[in-house]
Amino acid sequence: MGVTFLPDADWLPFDPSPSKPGYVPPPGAVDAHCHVFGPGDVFPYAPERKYTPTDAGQEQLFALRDFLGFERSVIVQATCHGADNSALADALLAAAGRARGVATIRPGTSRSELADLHAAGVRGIRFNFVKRLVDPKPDDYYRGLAGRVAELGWHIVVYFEAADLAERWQLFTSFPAPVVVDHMGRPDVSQPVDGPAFALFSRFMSENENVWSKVSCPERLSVSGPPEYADVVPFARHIVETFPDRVLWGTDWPHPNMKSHMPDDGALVDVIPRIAPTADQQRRLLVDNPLRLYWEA
Ligand code: 0GY
Repeated sequence: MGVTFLPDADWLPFDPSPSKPGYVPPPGAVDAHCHVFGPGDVFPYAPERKYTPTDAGQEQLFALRDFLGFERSVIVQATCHGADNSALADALLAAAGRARGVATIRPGTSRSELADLHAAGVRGIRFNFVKRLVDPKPDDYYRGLAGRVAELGWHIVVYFEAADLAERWQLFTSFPAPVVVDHMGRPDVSQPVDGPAFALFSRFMSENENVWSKVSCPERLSVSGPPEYADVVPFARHIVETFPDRVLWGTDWPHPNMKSHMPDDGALVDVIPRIAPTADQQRRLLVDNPLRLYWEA
């Protein structure tokens, strides 16, 4: 056994018994944004991490997937594991084809490490610009890594705060691969959906046909709160209606760094038909789009 990690004192653990959602996802549905954390004594958390979570391992993730009615998962490397993708790769291999991954790499990552990650099921890398999670780097750092993975047919996931979009516009529009934005670029949902800030995000997607968005994480963005997350719905619905072939949805389990509340995963699934009201939109969001990006690429 390795080192025992104590979670942060104010850490909110995931809900161990979420409700069964009323909404039933279509056959083949993909949870396209979730994480595994440790367990820390097997897969130690990174020394440079900005938080220490409670363990949330692959068995719990797969049990939740089945309980909520999903068939596949896209597991995203979280910053608490730094660029050591071992917990991610182990989960992907255990999922036996039912999971794909998004890794974190550094300039020192070798070609053979990239080949091993590809064999495990990794199809993208994530660049995180959220300052409470990482220390962001100059643009050239990201350009170098993006060029390396584009050759493999992988894509780039970007996680940023709304204010970063204008500042990093040149960078975000220069990647030679599909770009997937986490959580709609974290809009301020107290602003109007047709206001200037969210219009910039819509413009980013309409002018750049390689840009996709996850319409996930109402629990992080909402001011009005659970279980309806009514203030986030119009933002996600606008993106689903405008860009139906470039949207993804995920639970974000186990919901790292939530402070206001821990969401009920069943209630999050019940938001789906409110942001994607038609069966056609739901099939694209949950099945066609993630399969195209992660399984057919
Ligand atoms: C998310 C959101 C968060 C954390 C991370 O990699 C991470 O540590 O992504 C957050 O704290 O907002 O998508 O899981």
